[in-house]
Amino acid sequence: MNPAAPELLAGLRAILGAEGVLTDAADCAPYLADHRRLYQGRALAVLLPRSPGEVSQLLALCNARRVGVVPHGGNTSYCGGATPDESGRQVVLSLRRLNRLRSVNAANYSLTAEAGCVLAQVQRAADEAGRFFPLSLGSEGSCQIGGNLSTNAGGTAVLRYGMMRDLVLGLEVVLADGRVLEGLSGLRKDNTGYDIRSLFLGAEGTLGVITAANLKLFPQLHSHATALAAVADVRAAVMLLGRLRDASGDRVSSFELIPRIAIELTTRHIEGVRDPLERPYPWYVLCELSSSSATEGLDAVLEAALGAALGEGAVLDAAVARNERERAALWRVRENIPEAQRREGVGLKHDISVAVAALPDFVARAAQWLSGNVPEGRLIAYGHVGDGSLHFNLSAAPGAAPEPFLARADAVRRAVHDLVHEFGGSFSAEHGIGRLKVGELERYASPVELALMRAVKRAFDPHGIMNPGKVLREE
Ligand code: 2HG
Ligand code: ZN
Repeated sequence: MNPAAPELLAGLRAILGAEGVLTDAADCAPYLADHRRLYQGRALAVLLPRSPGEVSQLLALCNARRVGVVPHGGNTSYCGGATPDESGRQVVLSLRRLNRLRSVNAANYSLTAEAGCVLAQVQRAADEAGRFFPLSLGSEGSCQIGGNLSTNAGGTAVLRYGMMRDLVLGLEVVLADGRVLEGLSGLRKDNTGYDIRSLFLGAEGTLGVITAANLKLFPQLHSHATALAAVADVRAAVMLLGRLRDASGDRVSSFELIPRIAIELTTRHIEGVRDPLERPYPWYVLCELSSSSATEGLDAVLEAALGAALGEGAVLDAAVARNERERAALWRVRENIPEAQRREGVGLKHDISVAVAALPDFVARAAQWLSGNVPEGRLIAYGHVGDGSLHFNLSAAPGAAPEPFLARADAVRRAVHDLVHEFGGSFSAEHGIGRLKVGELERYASPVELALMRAVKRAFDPHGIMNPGKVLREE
C-alpha cells in the first residue's frame, strides 16, 4: 500500500463517515471489474458520498494529494470507462447514494435528478407527473443518469428525441479541485458566453463529476404503431425510413435494423422469442411510430405505408403489432440481440456511425472485406439505422474455434474503423471511449481536435486526477 494511504483514508473517513469508505476486498469487488469483464482493476477505496458537498470535499482532498478518482455509475460501460487501473492507487467514486429525485416541474417539462438515479426511476417519475422522459436503453434498469450524461448515451429513441446531450437543460458539476459549478436553472434559452456545461456531456468523468442534472421532459405518448418489416437489403431499409417519415408527419420514433442472423440467434437463445414472419428474409426493420395524441390513427398510417411499399416490392413482408403484447414481442427480439450474441459465444464489437444515406455502401464494402478476410466470423450488424449508427459486431462462425477468430480482432477493428473513417463516420457512435478506445481516438481524431481536447483537460483538471487514462492517455 502507498505509505500515504492510511492518512488519506482517515481524511476520507472524516468526510464520508466510516460506512462511506469501502476497503474490504469483497465490498470493493463489484466496483473493480467492468460489465464486459475486459478489465480487472484495483483501488485504494470505494467512496460512497451522499451529497454534492461530500463530493466537493473528497475531490478537494484527492486533488491536493494527487490521487486519481474514477467516477462510477451503474457499471454498464462497454469501454471500461468506470473501472480503475491495476495500480491500486486510485479511488472509485460511486454516485449510487446520490440518488434523490430533487424535483419534477410538469409545467416546465423538466425534472432535476441526482447522478445516481437509475434511468428507469427517472422514466417512472416523469410518467407519474404525466410527462415522458425519452432516453431508452437496454440497461435502463441499472444504468444511472450520471453515466448516461457522462457518456452522452443514445439508445432506441434518438431518431425523434436526440442523444442524452439533447435532453439536458442544466447540470451541477463538482470540479477536480472541489469547486461546484451550479447550473440547474433549467433555462431553455441562455446565450451567455461559452457553453461550458456541454463539455461535461460525453467527457466520461475526465473533467469533473456531474452530481445532478435538470432534464427535459416531453408529452406522454398515447399511441404507438409498431411493425417488423422484411427488406432485401440495407438500401431498402434506408429508403423505407424516408417513406415512413414522410407518410406519418414525421412520427417515426424508432427505426432499428435487424439482420436474419439476429432472428436466428434470438429465437435460439432467448426464451419465448419466435420468428414474427413465416419465411426467412435477409434483413428486417423494427419501426415504430408514436404520438402524444390517442386519435391519430397511426396503425392505419403504418399499414398504408407498408402496404404501398409491399406493392412495389420495396418491403417483402411485414408483421404489424395488433396489441401491446405483440408490440412487446417485437421489441423483445431487438432488445435481446446483444444477450443472444453473448450466449452464442465469443464476439467482436464495433460501435460505428456514418451518414444515414451512406450506410448501404458502408455495409456492402465492410461485409465484402469480412467475407474475404475473416472466414471464421459471421457478421451481426444491427441497430439504430435511423441515426446512421450500427453495432457492427461479429460472432465466430458455427464450428469455428474461438482462438483463430479472436486472433483477428485487431485486424478486423483496423479494417472496420479505417473504412468508417474513409466514410467520414465515427468509431464510437454511442458507447464512448473509456479505456478501450483511447488508441483509436489518438489515431482518428485530427491533431487540432486532440490538441483542443488536451487543452480542455489541462484547464479543468491540471493535476490529471479525474478518471486518469480514460478518453485521453496521460501525457
Ligand atoms: C444496443 O443497441 C446496445 O443493443 C448494445 O447499444 C450493442 O452489444 C452491443 O454491441
Ligand atoms: Zn445501441
